[in-house]
Amino acid sequence: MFSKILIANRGEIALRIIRACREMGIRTVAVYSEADRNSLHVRFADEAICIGQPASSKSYLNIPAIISAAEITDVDAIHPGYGFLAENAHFAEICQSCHIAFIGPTPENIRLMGDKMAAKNTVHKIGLPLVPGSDGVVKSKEEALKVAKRIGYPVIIKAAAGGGGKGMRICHNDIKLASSFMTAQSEAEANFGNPDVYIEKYVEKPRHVEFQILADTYGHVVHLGERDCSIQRRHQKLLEESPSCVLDNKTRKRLGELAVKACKSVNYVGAGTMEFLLDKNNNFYFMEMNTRIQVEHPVTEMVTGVDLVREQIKIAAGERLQLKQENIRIEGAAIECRINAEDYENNFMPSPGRIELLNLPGGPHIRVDTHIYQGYEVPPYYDSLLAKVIAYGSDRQEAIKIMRRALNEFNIGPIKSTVPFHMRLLENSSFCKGDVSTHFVQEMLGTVQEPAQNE
Ligand code: MV4
Repeated sequence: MFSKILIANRGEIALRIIRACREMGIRTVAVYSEADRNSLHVRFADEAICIGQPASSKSYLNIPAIISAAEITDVDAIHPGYGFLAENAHFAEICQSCHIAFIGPTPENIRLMGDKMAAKNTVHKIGLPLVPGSDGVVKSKEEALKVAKRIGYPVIIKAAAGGGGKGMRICHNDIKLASSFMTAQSEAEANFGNPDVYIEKYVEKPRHVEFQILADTYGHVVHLGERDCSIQRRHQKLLEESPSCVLDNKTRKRLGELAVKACKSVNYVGAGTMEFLLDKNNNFYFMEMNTRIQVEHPVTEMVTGVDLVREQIKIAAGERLQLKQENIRIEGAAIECRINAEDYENNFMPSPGRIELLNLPGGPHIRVDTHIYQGYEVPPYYDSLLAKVIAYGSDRQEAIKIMRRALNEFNIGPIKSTVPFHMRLLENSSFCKGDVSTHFVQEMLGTVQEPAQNE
């Protein structure tokens, strides 16, 4: 096992990883930007090194600074968390060449799944269902119109190097498609350095359901059920739950087995998430695979009892998965609310600043993952996630009740947070019935979906 790990991240996920390390008897090194000197991850780690200026590009994305910190502190491994360098194949390769274990999939895994079309082709061969669409890159407007004629409108143009909702365009007719196509190509080139785009039938008001996977270096792969992440706004998830209330055991087993088979076929290693869209008739379509630990991983931990970060570390250290598929049981229901420093009554405007007052919820069946404390100053440079509140109940209705109780205990000021949004959501009758889609938040708020933020 590793004796020392560097955590190349900040905020709640850095703390989450430090906690796993502590329990495993592994020493930790935090890295931090000049804006994060007073962050809890700096205080909780055994050592801490400043890696640069506040801007992410100067610190948490600064590969030479992070590798230098790893060399100086003589760590065995680097955990990238989520975001920043987590899905950077080049960074994973550099770690390898410096004889530092990258706690995540192989560079080949990351590269394959980062190419959204290659990922689709690969999993399709294994039998995963895909939404109708172009067979690979669409090179011209004429070809795009032909594809649309075959699959019918509405269609969606996606960047091959995009993902997570970035670089997508919905078209309802030939005229829109013809006028959007070249723009989509040049946007793809500008945003991702690759002009390749592909076309799919647009699934209207789908649900977003994703499967959690764990794979060791010996080809043993298991799934840990699914999360429903339909409650989102501008491609930022706001609430996630496990299990999804629209999946029966039979479908869960079938899709889970397909997801496992797909991971085996690409020699996948580590934790991963296979994302699906679910249409109104409960048809599943594979969308993409994320090769990192996800923000919403705690809901899976709550219903399975598996510590996903600990498993990631064990896998990277070359240990065999002890988990067997037949021993993984989904029990009860878990819901996570993301508490962001955003003013929901003001179009979710960022609300950074000093936290003067703070009361975090607690009590039975509540988990709070957060790096904030009274007196902490929320810097304006990074994502606005302040805390994740996770409620566990015997079923979804119980989890909802427990979450309402917990959010009532959540007091923060004077900065604004998404707590009031979640309180309103948890009182919404459609939400409580589980009658939601990826358009639910905009419908509830009576707004139109704005284009994805290209972070
Ligand atoms: C789609 C789709 C509908 N049809 N693809 C967004 C994230 C990325 N992983 C895949 N995404 C979508 N792909 C087809 N063929 C709907 C989404 C989607 C979405 C689209 C518009 C506005 C909000 C959305 C939220 C989740 C998923």
